[in-house]
Amino acid sequence: MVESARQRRTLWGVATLRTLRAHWALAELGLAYETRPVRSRSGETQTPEYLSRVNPRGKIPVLVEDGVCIAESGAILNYLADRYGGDRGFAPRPGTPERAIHDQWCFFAATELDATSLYILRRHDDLKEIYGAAPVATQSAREYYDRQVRVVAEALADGRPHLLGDTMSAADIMMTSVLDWARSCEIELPEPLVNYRARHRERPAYRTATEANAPPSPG
Ligand SMILES: N[C@@H](CCC(=O)N[C@@H](CS)C(=O)NCC(=O)O)C(=O)O
Repeated sequence: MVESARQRRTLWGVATLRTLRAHWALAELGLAYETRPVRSRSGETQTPEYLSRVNPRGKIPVLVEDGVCIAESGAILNYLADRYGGDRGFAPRPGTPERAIHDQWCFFAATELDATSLYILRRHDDLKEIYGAAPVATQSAREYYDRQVRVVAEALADGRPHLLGDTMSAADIMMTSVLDWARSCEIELPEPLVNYRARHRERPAYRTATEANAPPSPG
């Protein structure tokens, strides 16, 4: 069972916080897979073969299962949760109010905290040689992140261990990754988020995924 699963499940992408999300979900669910250690900005995501066979958008991570290529880290997590989460409740059942709240946190992390805030910082500060410097935009992105992340701190203020309460879900992977990313940009987090982040980083699956996401660099 594990061997056949290994043959048909491949994750493309390592070494970024977005690829970590997919490695972490696979580790939480105990799923066997092969890793293709493709890195961002290495040229490997832009080859004709990658663009035609894996992801025409030229991005990682991509999960390939049963010949289907699934891009977008949030979509990969929700797919894995629905297909393999079972009774464990890695995402609540689709069509329930609980699932709507779960998806709300996933989209919030992916759009407001990742794409609208942290990715602006990354592109127009760290990678300004490629994307151009934009100091006003990056300052405003920092302020926006601070404002938006406060809502997450408020949601955790009742002492719940995870976003949905007692059960860890895919939404916690999305959220922890954007907190990790913020800390790598030296953004201070409110106290409930410091504890929340530490709790999730202590999970064995987080550690397994961190190792899988950091294979030795080629050459
Ligand atoms: N919204 C996408 C973003 C994917 C993305 O931008 N990935 C970056 C690395 S974190 C990438 O593949 N860049 C292409 C490259 O630099 O070659 C997701 O969450 O999966």
